[in-house]
Amino acid sequence: MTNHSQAMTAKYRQDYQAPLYWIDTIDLDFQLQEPLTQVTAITRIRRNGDHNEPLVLDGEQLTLKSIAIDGVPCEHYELGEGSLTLFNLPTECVLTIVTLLDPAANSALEGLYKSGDAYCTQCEAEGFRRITYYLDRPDILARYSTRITADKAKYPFLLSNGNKVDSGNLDGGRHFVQWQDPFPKPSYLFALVAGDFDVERGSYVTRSGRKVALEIFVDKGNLDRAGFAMESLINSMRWDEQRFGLEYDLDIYMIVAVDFFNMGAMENKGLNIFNSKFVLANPATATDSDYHGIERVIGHEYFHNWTGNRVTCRDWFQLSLKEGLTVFRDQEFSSDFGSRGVNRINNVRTVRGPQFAEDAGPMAHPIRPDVVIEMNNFYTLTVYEKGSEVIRMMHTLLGEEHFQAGIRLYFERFDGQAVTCDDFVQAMEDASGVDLGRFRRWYSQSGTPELTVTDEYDAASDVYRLHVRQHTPPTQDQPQKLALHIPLDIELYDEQGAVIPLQYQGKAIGNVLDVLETEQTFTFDRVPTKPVPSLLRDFSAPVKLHYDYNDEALAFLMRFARNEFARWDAAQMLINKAVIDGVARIQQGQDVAVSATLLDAFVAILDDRELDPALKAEILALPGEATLTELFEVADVDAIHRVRDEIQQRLAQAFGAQLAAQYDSLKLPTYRVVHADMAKRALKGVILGYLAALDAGSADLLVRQQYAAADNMTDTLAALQVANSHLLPCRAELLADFEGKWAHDGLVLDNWLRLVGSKPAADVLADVKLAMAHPTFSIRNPNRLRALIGSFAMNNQVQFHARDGSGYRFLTDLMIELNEVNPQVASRLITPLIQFKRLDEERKGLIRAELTRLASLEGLARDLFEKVSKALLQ
Ligand code: B3K
Ligand code: ZN
Repeated sequence: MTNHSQAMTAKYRQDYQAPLYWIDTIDLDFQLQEPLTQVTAITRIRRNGDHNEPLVLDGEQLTLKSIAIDGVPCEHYELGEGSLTLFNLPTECVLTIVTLLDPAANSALEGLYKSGDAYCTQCEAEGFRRITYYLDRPDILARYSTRITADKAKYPFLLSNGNKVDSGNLDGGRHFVQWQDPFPKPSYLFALVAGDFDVERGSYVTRSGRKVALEIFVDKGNLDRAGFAMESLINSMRWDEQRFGLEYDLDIYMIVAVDFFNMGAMENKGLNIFNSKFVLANPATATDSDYHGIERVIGHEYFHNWTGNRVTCRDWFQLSLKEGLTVFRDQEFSSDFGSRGVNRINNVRTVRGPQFAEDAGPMAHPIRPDVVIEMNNFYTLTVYEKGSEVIRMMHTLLGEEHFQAGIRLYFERFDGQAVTCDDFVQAMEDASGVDLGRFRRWYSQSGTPELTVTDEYDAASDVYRLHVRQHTPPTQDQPQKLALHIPLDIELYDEQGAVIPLQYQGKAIGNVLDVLETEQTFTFDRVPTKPVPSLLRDFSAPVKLHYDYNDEALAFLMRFARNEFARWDAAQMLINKAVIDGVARIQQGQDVAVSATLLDAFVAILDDRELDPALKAEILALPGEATLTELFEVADVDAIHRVRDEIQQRLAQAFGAQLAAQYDSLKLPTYRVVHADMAKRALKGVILGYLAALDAGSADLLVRQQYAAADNMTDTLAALQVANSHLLPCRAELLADFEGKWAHDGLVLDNWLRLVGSKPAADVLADVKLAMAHPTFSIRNPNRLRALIGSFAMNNQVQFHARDGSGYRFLTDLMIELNEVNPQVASRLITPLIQFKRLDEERKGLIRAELTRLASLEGLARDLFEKVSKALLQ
């Protein structure tokens, strides 16, 4: 396929038109056999309205065997690039299409493909068209029945959506299973799996008494790693009933874990397919953060059953309708189960780091994009994470009760339909009576708004004023910006740290201020002393806040703010200030200076016996280098790295003997996956890092001891990470030991690959190339690639941006190879090469040269074409 034949044309949201035909039912028959699978699709087609337009079906990478209309073979069709056109159809007819597929050759992992020995599918966004010719768009809702036939010994389990309605043995050692999904659904939710698995079984009785069979399918031998996923599924089902009043609707819920998967997981109706990374866990193989990830993703896919499946998207521009909302729901689930503060902190890290970087880069787009070349490129942090922030802001503006009323109205109106983001907001507005007129701009405007706050205090009248100015800088996709409705959550404190009630002329004012205009002033009276304001509490809007805090005020907020998030946030601002100052000093040839105020404030956090260790760990963990680059117009990656190291060392010195004492006190007798213990392990890991910054010699011994004594993967990896990031003498030995133990377990080995990729030393690229030759590494496996290449390109700033351009050249070469193998994964890994706005001119030049080389590649896939061409416009 050449550059020109793969349609590079953009699609626009405003061009949406209702389909010319409807499809009411589809009966699929899969003959799974080597080498080619035969698919027969029998659909009932109905013309929509009165017209003579042909039916244009989508289809890619298919071999067409036959077409019949109402049983009569059809010869008058046109096969185009990606389409099949049928003319002169009757008002209603039955269409039978037979196609042949080659799943084993499908390394793009879209459509029907093989993951190891099993067959599986991935149809979102537009993968169903790689299975049969179809109206592959989410507003076509059809009833599916699926019959699968395969060799019984090799593929004892044959799975699809809905309920199993028939099965039986056939000649030649083959068997079949017939599935029927009672819920009309879009093609992207279709799924099929065939293979041999171990099955973890459970059950759940819904609030109204429906008994649901729960089945988790894992590779043979992995049953001891499926228990936590089952527990998380049951917790998700119960939580959705309790918090959202939503109940499961089929008699069976299946999850299949596969090793080859482009994303985290997929919410296919009744048959979720998961990246095994988000299913498999036991203490020996999984870290605490792996457990958190499983809980989150199991929840996320389960919650899609209502927000996504029962009510789906009219077109792909509306993706955030289901994704933003479902991310919000999974975040609430994790927060209700674990620490709300810590969850908020981690979600905000993602928005402020990578999402803000996306806004500032060539792929900037609103949460509801207006123009798309390759839909897979829009499963972004903006659509997901910022989309969730937009839902959260509505939750803040409406309150839980009205928000839930809005959700109820949304389902009352739209159950069983494919709808738009506007439909959702309208339901929220109608149910609550809250005016969301200006708020809707969050859906159409891209970029990161900036809030600049100044204040004045009049001691004579006890009046305090906050002046708020909002401004959204232009983005590559959108030069003009409008004022938004920004909920600004604040609190005021007096010198003792007591809360000053918000009021004006005898009326209480709520904590959430409605910022609506470009400039606005908020006035408070009866403010007895000049207050310290806590601003943007809980990150009440996805914006950058500018307020001229001095170090003392931030130290004060770290101590007195009533909200866990605000304490962490004050600590971040204090560090950010020190980094900005430190980089300037280094650039002027001076030493980094860290204020006593900062050091004291952090010592107080370490010493605080009341503070939840999980929050302590979050406060003490310094922001990552990539996030810090967001603080600068032109980011000096080498200086940022040096300053961050320096700050860590100064802090370590200030902590002194406290570190070792606390490290010892955090040791736990046995491993349990409970939040209190996870919190202690997290803090212990952070402290070990400071101990290494304080004295590499004695830390080397500690790290070796922790590694040797660990009875769980969290402690093991914490030791390895410290050895790696501080290049301790034990590094090579421990990494080799780990690799030796886990060489055959891809998921666990990914940890090793991440360590290799993030080694902070000039020879890292040689190590990366060596690791690519490891027998367990495969360029066809997205997890391996993300672990090794992702950590090098995104988590090793200094080395990836090496001045000789070697990092850029390496990644570009890999993109050229991956363009053939798996363009979707390539398109995710290319991010650090397209977000170069904040680099110096010399590095920009090197990157542009590599991107130009990539752009001229014969047969460049749509995914990469879209990003590379936009990046070169910068
Ligand atoms: N909906 C899927 C993502 C599909 C990705 C397509 N490239 C997973 C999720 O968000 O739940
Ligand atoms: Zn999702």
